Amino acid sequence: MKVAVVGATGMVGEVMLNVLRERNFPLTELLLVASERSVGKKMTYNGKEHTVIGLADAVAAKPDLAIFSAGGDTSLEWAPKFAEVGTTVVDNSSAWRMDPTKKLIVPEINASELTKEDKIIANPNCSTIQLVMVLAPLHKKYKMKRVVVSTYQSVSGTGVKAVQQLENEIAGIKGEMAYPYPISRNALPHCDVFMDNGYTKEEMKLSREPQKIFNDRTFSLTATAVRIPTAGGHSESVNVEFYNDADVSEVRQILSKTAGVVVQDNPDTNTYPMPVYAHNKDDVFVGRIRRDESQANTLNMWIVADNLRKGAATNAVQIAEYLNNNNLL
Ligand code: A2P
Ligand code: 11C
Repeated sequence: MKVAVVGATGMVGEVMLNVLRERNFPLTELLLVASERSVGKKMTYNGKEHTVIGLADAVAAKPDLAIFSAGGDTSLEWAPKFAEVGTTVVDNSSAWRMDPTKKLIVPEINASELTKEDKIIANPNCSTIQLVMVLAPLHKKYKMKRVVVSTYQSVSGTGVKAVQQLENEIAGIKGEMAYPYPISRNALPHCDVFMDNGYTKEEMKLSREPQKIFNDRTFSLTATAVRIPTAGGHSESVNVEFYNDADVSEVRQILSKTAGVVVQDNPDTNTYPMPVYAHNKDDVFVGRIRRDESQANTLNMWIVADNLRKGAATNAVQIAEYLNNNNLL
């Protein structure tokens, strides 16, 4: 299989290449694609040197699969050009997620919707993926009514410039700012841009993507997204109201048996998910599961995952694996 990684020189691109290699993805040819700035640059994959190419050359090579993580504008312009030459695109940007003609996939939940006709497939937002991985089995069992989520998102979600800002601030070096304020020793209730309704774009992604993934608009969701000075790993405080009573020990049991979800929940031993432990892992971690004592049929929980892994690269590669294993490419 001829595979193009678009955005190969970026933060998610790097993790994408690690995940492809770790999972022994059956590629026979790899095209590393980035902006004109990087064309000609040498990169190594699996001990073999590759030269970075531009998008036009990559389309001309007609890969079977292109995994994109090069920003929304690049996806909007180039994904259709790949699709036209028969390439299946798995896109990690927000460009196509809410397009009704495109599918928004978390393989453990809705990969069965995919067909050979899907030429541009959207990967959800990182904070959405970890949320729905935990909510999916609970929604199935108890039926969700309303979800209130507050996120604690790492600087790696913003990109290289933000990671650099945090490192500079910790080292006491003055440098370029990715955020309008210092991020070290701070918390910014501001992820992505503000919208006309007073929410940020990140909050709106969290509110809308789960309904599309579950193909269900019978529940509602509201979000506050906060940037905190962690290097990697997003955390979420989640309050979820169901139509039916959810017993906490049964919930733990259901989640323990959910593929891709790991329960870390024991107050006696201070066991709960944290970003430092989720780092470099593909699973989604959940803990602090407890009844909301202020309201019937309602639970609180804490969900953590590596936003560059299951939140981006791993989920995209899992989609590609599903397509390949089911002869959909
Ligand atoms: P480049 O390194 O040449 O700028 P990050 O999110 O870490 O900033 O990474 C973004 C990725 O998307 C990089 O690989 C970057 O390439 C790539 N990229 C950005 N803009 C374009 C573009 N216009 N065409 C192709 N690739 C792009
Ligand atoms: C963040 N969720 O942490 C973002 C990063 O829509 O894919 C990914 C943005 C996106 O800020």
